[in-house]
This record gives sequence, C-alpha cells and structure tokens, in this order.
Amino acid sequence: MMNPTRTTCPYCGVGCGVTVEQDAAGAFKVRPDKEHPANLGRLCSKGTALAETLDHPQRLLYPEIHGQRVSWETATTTIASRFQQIIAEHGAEAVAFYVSGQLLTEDYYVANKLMKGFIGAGNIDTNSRLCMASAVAAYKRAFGEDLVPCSYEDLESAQLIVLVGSNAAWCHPVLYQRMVKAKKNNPALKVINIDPRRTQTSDLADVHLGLAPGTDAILFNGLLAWLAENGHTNHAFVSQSTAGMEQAVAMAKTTAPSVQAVAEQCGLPLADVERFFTLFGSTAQVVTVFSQGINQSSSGVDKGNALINCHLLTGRIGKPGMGPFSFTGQPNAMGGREVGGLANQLAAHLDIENPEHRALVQDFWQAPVMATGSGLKAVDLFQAIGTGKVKAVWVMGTNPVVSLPDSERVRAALAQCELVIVSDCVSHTDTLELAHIRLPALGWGERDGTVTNSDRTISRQPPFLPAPGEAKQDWEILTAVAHAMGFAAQFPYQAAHEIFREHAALSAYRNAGTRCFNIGAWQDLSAAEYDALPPTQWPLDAAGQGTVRLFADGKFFTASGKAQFIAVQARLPHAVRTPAFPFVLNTGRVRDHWHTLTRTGISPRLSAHVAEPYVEIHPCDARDQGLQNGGIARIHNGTQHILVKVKTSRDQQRGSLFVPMHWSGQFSSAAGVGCLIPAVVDPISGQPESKHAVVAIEPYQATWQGFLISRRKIASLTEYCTTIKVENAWRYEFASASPMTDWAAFARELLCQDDGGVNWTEYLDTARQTYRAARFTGEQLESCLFISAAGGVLPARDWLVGLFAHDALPAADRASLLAGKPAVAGEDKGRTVCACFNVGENTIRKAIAEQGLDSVESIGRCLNAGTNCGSCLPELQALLG
Ligand SMILES: Nc1nc2c(c(=O)[nH]1)N[C@H]1C(S)=C(S)[C@@H](COP(=O)(O)OP(=O)(O)OC[C@H]3O[C@@H](n4cnc5c(=O)[nH]c(N)nc54)[C@H](O)[C@@H]3O)O[C@H]1N2
Ligand SMILES: Nc1nc2c(c(=O)[nH]1)N[C@H]1C(S)=C(S)[C@@H](COP(=O)(O)OP(=O)(O)OC[C@H]3O[C@@H](n4cnc5c(=O)[nH]c(N)nc54)[C@H](O)[C@@H]3O)O[C@H]1N2
Ligand code: SF4
Ligand SMILES: [Mo]
Repeated sequence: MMNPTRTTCPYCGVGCGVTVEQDAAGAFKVRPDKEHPANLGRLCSKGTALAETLDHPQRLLYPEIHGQRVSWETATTTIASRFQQIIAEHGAEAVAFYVSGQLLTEDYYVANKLMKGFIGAGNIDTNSRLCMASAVAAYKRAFGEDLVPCSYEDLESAQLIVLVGSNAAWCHPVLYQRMVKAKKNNPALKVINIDPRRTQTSDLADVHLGLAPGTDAILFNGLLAWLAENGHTNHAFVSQSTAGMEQAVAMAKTTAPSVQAVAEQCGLPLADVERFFTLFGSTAQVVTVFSQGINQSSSGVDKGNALINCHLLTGRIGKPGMGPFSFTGQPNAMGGREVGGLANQLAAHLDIENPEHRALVQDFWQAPVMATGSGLKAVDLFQAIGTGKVKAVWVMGTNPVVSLPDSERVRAALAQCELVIVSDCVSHTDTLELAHIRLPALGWGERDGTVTNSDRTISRQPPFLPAPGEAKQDWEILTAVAHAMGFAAQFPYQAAHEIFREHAALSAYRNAGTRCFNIGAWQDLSAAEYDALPPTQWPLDAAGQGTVRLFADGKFFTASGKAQFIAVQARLPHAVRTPAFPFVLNTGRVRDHWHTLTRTGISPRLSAHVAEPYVEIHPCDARDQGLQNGGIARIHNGTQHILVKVKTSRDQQRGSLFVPMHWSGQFSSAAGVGCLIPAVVDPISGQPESKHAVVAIEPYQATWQGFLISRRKIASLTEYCTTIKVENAWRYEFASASPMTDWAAFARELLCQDDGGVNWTEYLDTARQTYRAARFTGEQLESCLFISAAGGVLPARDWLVGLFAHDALPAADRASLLAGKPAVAGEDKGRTVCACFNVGENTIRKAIAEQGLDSVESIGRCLNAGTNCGSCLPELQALLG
C-alpha cells in the first residue's frame, strides 16, 4: 500500500483534486480530494472512472522512425538534424510545433522557449486555438492582459448566473453541481441559459433562451443598450475605471434599437428577453459564464467583449459573486496561456508583437534568435503545411486530423508534409498514422508537473506510476532535441521543478506591477517545496499568497490602467443556410466522452452512456427529411459526408442539427464531423467556427445491418461501423448500403484472420434474412456476430456482452447464444444512465412507476443511481418529469 498521491483530474478545466491509492492487490483507487478548492470532494463520471483508463492496452512504448523502433538518441538527433537542415534551406518559418492544453505547464514552457527563442520563429500554436483563443483575445482587449477575473466561489455568491454557450452539466459537471447546490441553498439565485439547443444544463435555468444560432452579440448589445437606457450604469466605476463606454453603447443601440428588435433578430419570445434584461439589470451579483457556444465563432472575440461590456457598464467585476467568467476546456488551457504557447503570444503574458517585450524575454532566456512576430495560427499553419511553406511539424498531445476543421484537408496536408513528428501516449490515433517519427510520451499518473484550471488555480500533478516502455515526459524529449540542436546550456533541465522555477522567475522579471501574471514568489522553490505546493490562485504576492479575485482595486492592465469597452458590430455566422444546405450543424460534447476518445473510449463504463455517434434533430425536421429515429443519416456539405445514428429530440430547434465531435477514424468508419466544418475563423483570435457549418441531411439506405461482439479488435469493414468498448470485449455496430450476397463469407473474413483450433456455430435463415455466428476458443466465447437485412430485428446486446465474462461458457448459455436471448428472459435494463452504478433507463422508469419514486433522492435510495458522482442527476430529473 502506498501513500495516497494528491493530484488533479486530467480531463476538463475544472481541475478537480483527486487522491490516488493502491490497495494490497495492486489496484488503484481514485477518489475526490475533499480539500481541493475546485471540487471540495466531488468528481464527475469521467474523474470517477480514472482508474479504469490507467492501464491502456495500446500504449506507444518506443520511439519509431518510419515504423521501425529506434533509440531515443537516434530519434532526437534525427529530429535535430532534419530541423537544422530545413531551417538552413528554407528558414526558421519552415518548422512548426502544434501543441496542446493537455500538456503540463513545464512541457509547454520548454516547447515555447525552443521555438520562439532558439529556432527563432513564432510557429508554435496549440489546440487552445480551437478552444479558448476568442476568450483570450476578448479579455486582452478589455483588460489589457489575458485575465480571468473570477473564482469558482463566485458561483456560490452570485444571485444571477448567466450561462452562455456552455453545457456545463456535461462539460464542467463539478461546477454544474456546485451551481445546483448553490441554487438549493439559495432559492433566490436565478440562472439563465443561452444556447440554441436545450441541454441538460437548461434544467437548472429559470429561463432558457433558445436563440437563433450565432445571434449572441445582438442579444448582449441589446442588453448593453437597455442597461444604459434604464439607469443601470455605474457612473463612478465607468468614469474612474473604464474607457470607450459612449462608443460601445452607441454602437449597441444601432444593432439593437429596441428589446422588440433584439427578440426578433434572436428568434426569442419578447417576454423571455425582457425577463433576462430585467433580471440582469436588477441583480448586483451577476456571473456570466461563457464557453464554446460563443468562442467557436467567426465573431467569437466580439461576442466575448459584448458580454464583458455589460459587466463594465454596471461595474460588476472584481467583487464577490460577479464577473465575466470563461470556463476553460482543457486541464491546462490556462497554463498554456501563461507560458505563451499561442502563436501570437510570447511568454509570461508578454506580447510577441512588442519589441520591448521580445527583448526582455530574449535577455532572460539568453536566446540567440528571437521570433520577430506572431507565427501562424492553427488553421493557417495547417494550410501552410498543405502548400509546402511549412516543411516540418511536431505535433504534441493533440489529434488535429480529428479536431481541426476541414479535417480531410488537414489529413492531406500531413500526408504530403516532408517531416511529421507526433508525440503521444497511445499507439493509434488518426494523426499518428501520418507520422514519420513517433515519440512515446508519459501520460497522466506518470508525468510530473503543474496545471492551471479555469479560476487560475495552479495545482501539482505528481507521478504515481512507473514509466511504461521507454516513454518520456514531453519536456524531456524537447530538452533532448534542444541539446542535439546545440542549446544544452540554455536547456539544463533535469527535473520539472527547475523548469517551473524558471517560468516563475520570468513572470517576475522586470515586472514591477506592469503584468498581472506574477508567480515570482516561487522562483526559488526547492524540489520538496514544489512537491508540497498547495493549489494556489495566481497572481502571488511577495509572500507567496494567491489572489482569489482580480480587479478589486478597479485597476486594469491596459496602458491607461482602465478597462476598455469595445464597440461591437454584431455579425452573424459566416455560413448561411441555402435550399441545398438547409441545416445549421452545431457540434460539441457528450457527458462521458473526452475529445477523440483515446482515453474514455477504452472504458466500458464511460462508453455505455452514449454508445454510438449520432445527430440530434427536431422530430418534424426528421419527418420532413424522411429520417427515422434510430436509423442512419448521411450528412453532407457537397464534398464530404458522415454517417451517424438519428436521435430525434424537441430539445433541438428546427433547422439545426447537433453532432458530437468525439468519433475519430479509430472508433468509427465515417463519423468524424470535422470534415464538415469549414476552415472559417475569427479574424482576431483565429478560432474556427466549429458550431455553425451548413449541411444537408438525408436517410442512409442500409440494405443490411448487424453487430459483432469480439474479444479482439478488428478493422472496420463497412461504410457504417462504430467501435464500442464493453466489458471483456469490443462491440461493433455496422450497416451497409451495398448489397451483401454471402453473409457466411463476410463472417469468415471478419472473424477468422488467424484460424486454427476454432469452433464455429453458425445459423443462417434465408427466409428471415438473418445470419448469426459464434466463435469459440476452447470453451470460451471469442466472438459473436448477428446480421439481418434492413428492417430485420436484432437481439439486445447486453445479455450477449455479459457472456464474455465467462472463461468457459455454461452449456445453457451456449445453447441459447444464437437465439440472442436467455431461455428464461431476464430484464433489459436499457440504456445506461448512471455510469457509476451501471443503472439503465428501463430499470429507473420501472422503479419510478412501480414504487412511486418522486425525487432524485428517492431514486438514489432505491437504485443507488446518482449517489456517487452526480453527473446523471439532470437525466434522473428528466426521467421523473
Ligand atoms: N464530457 C466532456 N467534457 C469536456 C470535454 C469533453 O470532451 N467531454 N472537453 C473539454 C473542453 S476542451 C472544452 S473546450 C469544454 C467545452 O465546454 P462547452 O463549451 O460547454 O461544450 P460544447 O458542447 O462544445 O458547447 C457548448 C454549447 O454551445 C452551444 N452553442 C452552439 N451554438 C451556439 C450559439 O450560437 N450561441 C450559444 N449561446 N450557444 C451555442 C451548443 O449547443 C452547446 O450546448 O468542455 C470540456 N469538458
Ligand atoms: N467539430 C468540433 N471540433 C472541435 C471542437 C468542437 O466543439 N467541435 N472542439 C475543439 C476543442 S475546444 C478542443 S480542446 C479540441 C480537442 O481536440 P484534440 O486535442 O485533438 O483531442 P484529444 O483527443 O484530447 O487529443 C489529445 C491527444 O494527446 C494525447 N495525450 C494525452 N496526454 C498527453 C501527454 O501528456 N503528452 C502527449 N504528448 N500526448 C498526450 C492523447 O492520447 C490524444 O491523442 O477539439 C476541437 N475541435
Ligand atoms: S469535472 Fe469531471 S472531468 Fe472535469 S476535472 Fe472534475 S472530475 Fe475531471
Ligand atoms: Mo477545448
């Protein structure tokens, strides 16, 4: 038994503290850290399942060049010499790094330093470009620096929380739970949810404003104009602490001359808009939370400023329970911002376009060749790779072939790039498939460093697992390449705390209060002090005390020291619906999956909640397009298409579709939604408009369908195929429009790559057009396959999956196997709702009906559902309704 390690969850930007312990049998237990200020003892379903994803079956273990295992020495010297050669021939701008908010601050710092001070170009960008770049730019415009003013505890002291483009119930579940509890403790707390679709987050809201997609700037301009006209201006604050109010209000009045006009342009009922404006006007403690619904927009920066303007006008900033609060997505999106990992930043919140700042950093780093200005932002960077302007790219901790817009073009760009290096923890991703050099990185639990969460809290992530294979920390790999390039003296790092100290020292270097980001008090930390760092919110004072809330003194970090209003000319999304492409495609996340599924996709528990990629569509639109709930839809934009299951729901407004972003080529044959998103970006932040593509949708006419449950992973063989992790096996759902002539031959191709000593049971019913087969090794069920012609019925999957728990399948089960159900029918628990206790929808409905359950608490007492992490509480509430 080891001592519990205190660390933080590696998923979302909430940054929950966890403790990890190993029991006598060697099994790890991950529990919420009761003392961590982010979660105070809570965890969501993803955090709760962390122990299940520690032992990844497909880790990248050794460095490889062109698929051949090589030594680290060979890998790093090859990278260094290829970089030097390309730089000598084509200049420093021909080399680029594409990094990630999932790296630790120390990794990020070293990557940024190597590129901007030693390779001497600005070409390091990060997946935060797809995530937070608009919020960063909006904060910088308003406050002079990228500063998130609020603290999580402001959610508890607020009297009004406005959630804009945030599905916190699924994406920041622990903060959502904190808001639920705050509302319970304080019934006066009001919640407004602004999102074109109704989500589980809307359940908390007193008013859900289901506005027309992309119209948020009109709404907030309307609010600004209304606040100004109705006596809600905080004149003292505006005159002492802000600039530009008149222009912003005047501009707002031109786009939003009346509440009526706002309601019409946003497609909202007048009374709802009035209620929102009145509540905002009359409540002093307002927190406005914003996330991807406005960031991922071609006018995302303006939208951020439109809502910040309302806080400036009313002076609602810098005090408890108020402020514009960007919920960050990735675990270390904030750390990346602090070290300047975006192509248009420098380091320590310094400006890459400012010659004095560049000189300051050059001095501090003793850098030979500083970048002379901003580098290419993600979308432009991959376009430059496509045109051959950038000849070498090193991707770390992100999967751009899935997550960037116009993903087929990204794939094509990498496919013809001279040198593609990818560092990742796992051995198979869509991006790794295109790498010439593959580098194994340590993952969560193995790596050592720090992260910063959404409310500026810096937390430690120490290791508690040994390194698998020859995997190394990202900063170690970068340091080795820096050494091979001849920069050993300036990259002397042996341990993470040395890098952290340097980062801390830079934040204080010639600062004198000019920059808010300052953690200089930590520049001399010993290794032991670093290990013992408690979660702390930056900036630090000289004594090392953190700061809960920024701007309490009404001073900002612009040249004048005043916050800047921005006059916002509301713009609509770039793509417009046409008769050929009549739907707006909105994309985002589901509760239990993380991004491109490299981690959550190996957990049966997390894969149960939403098993297959889907499109959510209003039932009337589905009817008009000839789509059936549960059928397969083909969604296309004229050149690219995806195939996903249809889910009809009145939560979706008419003319809009929602598709989750998670399914990569590793988990589906054709559900990667990135291929439908045009590479349209915000002109200031460069953030892509991932929420507003326009597309057409039609039924996919499968002629047959089926599923396979197999202990082995197989390659997908059909046009529609999804891979789902289940206990002891993988489940594949598939369908095809191409007629199938010989099902038995198909089955053999699918299952019998390595035949020998295998038992087959087969069943073919030509009249009913079904085919069923099972394959055994000894007494153990190895796989089973069920196929039927379109319209035919397939058995429920749960019972069959359960058979894979047996080492030797009992005779009775073997006899009923191809019937697809047990001789004595058990209960079908239905779709998993509670992932912690594996409780299904049918079980819950039955208990509600039969036992008269009337509250989520009573469901919890009866079935345990919802009593652990609480992520399913909104769904339980919905089932009660
Ligand atoms: N379960 C889970 N949690 C995650 C992640 C994950 O992969 N899975 N990823 C993390 C990351 S990196 C991020 S960035 C965050 C993202 O967290 P969120 O931003 O909360 O999540 P999304 O689902 O991307 O989008 C939020 C909402 O924006 C809405 N929206 C779309 N268009 C508009 C519009 O025009 N106006 C408004 N107001 N809203 C609109 C969508 O309908 C959606 O409900 O989640 C983090 N947490
Ligand atoms: N259509 C659409 N597209 C989107 C979005 C959307 O809402 N809609 N959201 C965007 C947003 S907000 C985000 S944040 C991105 C996320 O998109 P990505 O960053 O592409 O997604 P991940 O699956 O998180 O990729 C992380 C990779 O890093 C690896 N990894 C994890 N830890 C480490 C580590 O310590 N070191 C190294 N070297 N590798 C590691 C993982 O195995 C995985 O392969 O997607 C963006 N794309
Ligand atoms: S809310 Fe969930 S995913 Fe996010 S950090 Fe906390 S436990 Fe992890
Ligand atoms: Mo993100």
